[in-house]
Amino acid sequence: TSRYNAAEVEPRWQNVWAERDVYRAEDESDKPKFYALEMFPYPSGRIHMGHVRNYAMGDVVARYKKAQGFEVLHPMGWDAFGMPAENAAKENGGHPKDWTYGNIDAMRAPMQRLGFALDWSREFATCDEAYYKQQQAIFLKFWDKGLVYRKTAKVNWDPVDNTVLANEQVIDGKGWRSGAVVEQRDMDQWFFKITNYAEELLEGLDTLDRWPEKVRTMQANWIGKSEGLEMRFEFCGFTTAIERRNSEHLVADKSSPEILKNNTEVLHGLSENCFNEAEQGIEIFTTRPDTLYGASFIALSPDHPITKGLAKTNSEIEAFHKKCAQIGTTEEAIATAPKLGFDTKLKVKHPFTGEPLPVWIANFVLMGYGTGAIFGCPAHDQRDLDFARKYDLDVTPVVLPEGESAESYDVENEAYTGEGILFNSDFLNGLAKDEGISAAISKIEDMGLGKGVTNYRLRDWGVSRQRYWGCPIPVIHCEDCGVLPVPEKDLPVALPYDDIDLTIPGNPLDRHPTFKHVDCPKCGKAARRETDTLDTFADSSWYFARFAGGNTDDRPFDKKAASEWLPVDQYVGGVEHAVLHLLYARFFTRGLRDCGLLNLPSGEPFAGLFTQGMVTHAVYTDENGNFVVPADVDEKDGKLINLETGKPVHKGDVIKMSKSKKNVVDPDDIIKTYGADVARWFVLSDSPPERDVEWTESGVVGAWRFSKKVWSLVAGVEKGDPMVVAANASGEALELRRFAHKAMEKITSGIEAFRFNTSVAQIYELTNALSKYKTNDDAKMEALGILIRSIAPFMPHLAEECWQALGGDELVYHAPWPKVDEDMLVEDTITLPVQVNGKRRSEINVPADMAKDDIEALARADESVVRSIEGLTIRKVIIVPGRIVNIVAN
Ligand code: ANZ
Ligand code: ZN
Repeated sequence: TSRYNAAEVEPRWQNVWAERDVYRAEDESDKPKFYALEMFPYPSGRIHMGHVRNYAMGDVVARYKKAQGFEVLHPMGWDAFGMPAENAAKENGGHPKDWTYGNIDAMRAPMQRLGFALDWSREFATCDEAYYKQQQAIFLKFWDKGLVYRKTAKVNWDPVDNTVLANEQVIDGKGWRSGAVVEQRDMDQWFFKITNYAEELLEGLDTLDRWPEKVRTMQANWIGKSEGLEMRFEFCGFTTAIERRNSEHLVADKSSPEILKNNTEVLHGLSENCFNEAEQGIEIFTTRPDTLYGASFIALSPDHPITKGLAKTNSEIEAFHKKCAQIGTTEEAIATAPKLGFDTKLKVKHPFTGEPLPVWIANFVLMGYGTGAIFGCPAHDQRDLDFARKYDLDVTPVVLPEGESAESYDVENEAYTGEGILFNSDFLNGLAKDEGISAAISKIEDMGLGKGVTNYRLRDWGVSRQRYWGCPIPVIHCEDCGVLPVPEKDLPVALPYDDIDLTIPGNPLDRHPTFKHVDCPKCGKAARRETDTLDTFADSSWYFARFAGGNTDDRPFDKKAASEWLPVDQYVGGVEHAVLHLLYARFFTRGLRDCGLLNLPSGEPFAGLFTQGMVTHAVYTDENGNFVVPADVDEKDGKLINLETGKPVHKGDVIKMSKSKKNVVDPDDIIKTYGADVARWFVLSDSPPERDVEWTESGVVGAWRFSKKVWSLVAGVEKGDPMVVAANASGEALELRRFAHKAMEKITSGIEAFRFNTSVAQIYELTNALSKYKTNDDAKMEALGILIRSIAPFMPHLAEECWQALGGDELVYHAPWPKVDEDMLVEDTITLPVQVNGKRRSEINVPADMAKDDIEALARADESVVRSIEGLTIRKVIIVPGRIVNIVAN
């Protein structure tokens, strides 16, 4: 038999596929549609094993669905805007555009060498003018629809990269790329109004039953719905106006004359605007109004308007504010920072008791959430408790855990946040938590001090970036006419290529000699073009619709085609995108729907989602602690050495492949040595797809041997019809048929359930069974036909070569998925134990569906049974079908 030579076979089939254009998806097909998609790659310059695993999984699904009779869309493109291109240009002096397109070209070839069933006719990069032109059109449509707005906002400013960072890009208070300490700045920013859809985005999660539970939970937490109460705490001495309106609920102010005097002095020292606001009291948001009787202080955010007003005349507050600003704006940073507080000496009145409560400024209160002010209940909130212990404030428990007694219950250093019965709480006493919440809300509403509200943690999406390599925001600022959209006929606002100097800090578009200068589209006077570009997450929020709806130039995508393909039936990608990318895409599809661009009533872009594990590898180091690439490591006399230097090498942890640890294996090297099929097979075979898979040389060699074994099986038989059904098989041939169909059933259910490793295990079994079967008959041909078709989604080149060798007509890609013969799944014979008077005397082999009478006759005729009932008379024969035969004789 001839040797299998992947290096020759693989490109040959790739050419056939390309020439026949077999992977092109037809919009107009009558077949049911299936859209398979993997998160498109960032063109960093090279393909890594993570890509191979990600795309191999999507490819299994795409090929399998095709064989099942679906019209499959499986496209590929490039998520091409972003900082790395600018950084590379800065370091190497090139141009971000050249770098990006160069990388795309460098990556397309190895990607094609992997033999994925991709419709390359739909390829694009998000940095293509044609693409971002349509993104600008979408931006303007969203603006018309009220989904885009501009406001001043506090931003994380990276003073080294000179750019605004998203919260996620701030790690431990430092910029993720520059490592510089992040500052806070106020800037005019563009926002997408994702909060319009907060409730819908949350409710939609319940319909996504083919998404991992953990991803849905993460999204739900990010949206962070909470029901609570917004209410005012009035300053002592400043309550009359309100009390007159609600005199029946008047609660007497129990504060002292000193308090009233101080409140009056401080508040009257505020500027007029600020005083007018403060006079209304402090508006807080709480999810636990049941704990109001446990309130021991009020805390304002350092950025609260009242704090700011106070800071104008009080330099200590000003200094305190500065100190808080150094922590950064991320919630995580704020949550983990030590509690800092400042006592304003102002006092507000408790709404139920009339007792004065101190007003503090506290660093753990965020301005961006709720109202930027809280009441602190230390006994039942850990942050409040930490704060109270530090500043010696009262701790009054009001929720009694089950089994505790009201007299002895106390809270030390751990707040009690669980369920319980309210006590120390006057009219709320005896109520459970939820009853208490409702009762407190009703009371506050009656008093005219507030109302029940729903709050979402979700913030609007700030999309302004002061960077060059992104989609320009299509807006013009005119001194007379204000902020105007760029007229549609003038789109795209193209990125200038020349005069881009990235070695100077700041936004290159802002200092570009011509980009900014534009005439006002309304009055014609000199105006200023917006120089912010869009967050690159916008680019990846609708690319799947563009793939589906074609490369149209007059609209973002063809509505009919996109609406028919969407939602994506199976999306595959990294769990690192569980929150932002997926949430932004879910927002975009809703916006596109509501702008009439897409017919997608559910608004959900991805019906099925799978998040795959990573590819890991051991880290190798030499004696000096330098990392050594695996390709340079060899084993000699049982010891690891560096091939280059001959020196010993130490094997360390097995971790995610990463350039910095040099524990990477280049897919292209593997393709050259073993072939693409082997690389694909290996990343799918060893672990469940959601887990990490460890790349090992021995594992790859095993996969390679397996591919050879399959080929030798096929090469040993004469050409025939691999679609044959050996209907009349008997004996060993029938056994083989049964084995093949049983394996097939498990292979199929493995693919359906995204458990490719179990499918692989079954393919191994079937291969073993086939190599033991020496007769070249129809049963063997049928089993081989099944084997090759089930291998095809995993190792498509080998499968094509084998299919041809077996005599299959057309490509295996066009062959239908093997149909399981249900008859082959039933066990044909079963073994029944036979007891005589409760003692096991024999066993009989019978067809599984044999009638009771026939079984009885067989049992009675059995030699050992006959011997053991000699001289006795059979009184009764009890048959438990499928289990046992019992003979009673005496
Ligand atoms: C009083 C209280 C008592 C609270 C108690 C909790 C427990 P979620 O569920 O995440 O919405 N809070 C409100 N606004 C805040 C802000 N801007 N910065 C920091 N904390 C804020 O959280 C709502 C709770 O977080 C609110 O309920 C408030 O503290 C706090 F036993 O009010 B609570
Ligand atoms: Zn104008």
